[in-house]
Amino acid sequence: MGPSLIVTTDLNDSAFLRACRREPVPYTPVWFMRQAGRALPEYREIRRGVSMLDSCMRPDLVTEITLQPVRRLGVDAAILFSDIVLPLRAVGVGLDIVPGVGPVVAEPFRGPADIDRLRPLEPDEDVPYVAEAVRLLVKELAVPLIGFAGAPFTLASYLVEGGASKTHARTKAFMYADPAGWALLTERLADIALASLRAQVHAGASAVQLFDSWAGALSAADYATYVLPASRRIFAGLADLGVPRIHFGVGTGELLGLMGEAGADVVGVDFHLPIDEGARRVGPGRAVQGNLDPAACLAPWEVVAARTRDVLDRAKGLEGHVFNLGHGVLPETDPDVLERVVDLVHTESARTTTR
Ligand code: 1CP
Repeated sequence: MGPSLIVTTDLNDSAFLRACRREPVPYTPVWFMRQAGRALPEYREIRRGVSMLDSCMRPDLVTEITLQPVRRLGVDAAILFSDIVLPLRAVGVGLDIVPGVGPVVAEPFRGPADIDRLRPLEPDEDVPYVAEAVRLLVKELAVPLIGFAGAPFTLASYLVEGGASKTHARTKAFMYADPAGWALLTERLADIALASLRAQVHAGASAVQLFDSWAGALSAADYATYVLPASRRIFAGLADLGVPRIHFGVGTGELLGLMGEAGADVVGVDFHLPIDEGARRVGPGRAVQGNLDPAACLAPWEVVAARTRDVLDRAKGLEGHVFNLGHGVLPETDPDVLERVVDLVHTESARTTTR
């Protein structure tokens, strides 16, 4: 019987949670960032005529979309279908998610006066549909559910830039020009993320991931000064819940040690570094997650397989490894390739992993 056929009834003993805790695993667990939505035709079908934000507010749709990749791909964890900007909208920030573009903020934050536009998140009143979806999901799922939130720097970037940015220049200018205002802004964003994550765990999520997707725009010194305190506040505020805390960003090769120090149990390594070098930079006492280049999934299968094996080989000696992509699934990815990657990770690692 192949490892993908093993049904784990006690989720706490699942390969994913064991790897996060750096315990021995029967095979390397795998899931994909942005596995919900994006590449699946059944996702495009169910989303037809429903806006992104509206779909996130419907527990029936959230449940179905979250389950789709678990059914089709055989991954070892589910990630809640939602978006990092949803809590910002829920506390009253005017924003939309524009198809093919991403989040667009109607009136971007330009100075200290704007910080008061962020009130605390009250999950029960502001986002009741999130906890409801999580409760529905944990009844259906045979694998752990990962809850998530956007980290303060990445959320601040959307608020200040008004949308996607290549340089994050306005955000950095805000940060350098007004360190006290910036500290207040990131503290409020930290508290919103923390409230959102705690509510997801209370409703049944087994792990959480903090996405600081754009933190790689910062030097290590600036990260330590301007970002680490707020992200640390989130991880510290989750400690009593006892669930694995994953921390991920893109282009963060110089920041991996600090991202671990922020209080993560698992640090995501993007595709810029080999996973063993990423783990060396993260340091002992934390698991790593990653890091097949999502673009590799568009190449012929032999290339995908060789690169998947390379990640597994490099990760062999590591204390805890969760296989993933080095960033999110690209929309043009063939779902069959993702399914084959899952099978390959399971079968290859089952031959060599210690039990
Ligand atoms: O697996 C999943 O897809 C789960 C749901 C999920 C997650 C975890 C979505 C749905 N978004 C996210 C997180 C998210 N959203 C991040 C962090 C992860 C990452 O780095 O990829 C970021 C930066 C966002 C912001 C965002 N939302 C973007 C990126 C824009 C940019 O600045 O480049 C985009 C395109 C969105 C919209 C969005 N979110 C999710 C989906 C399926 C979509 C597309 C919806 C649509 O176009 O209708």
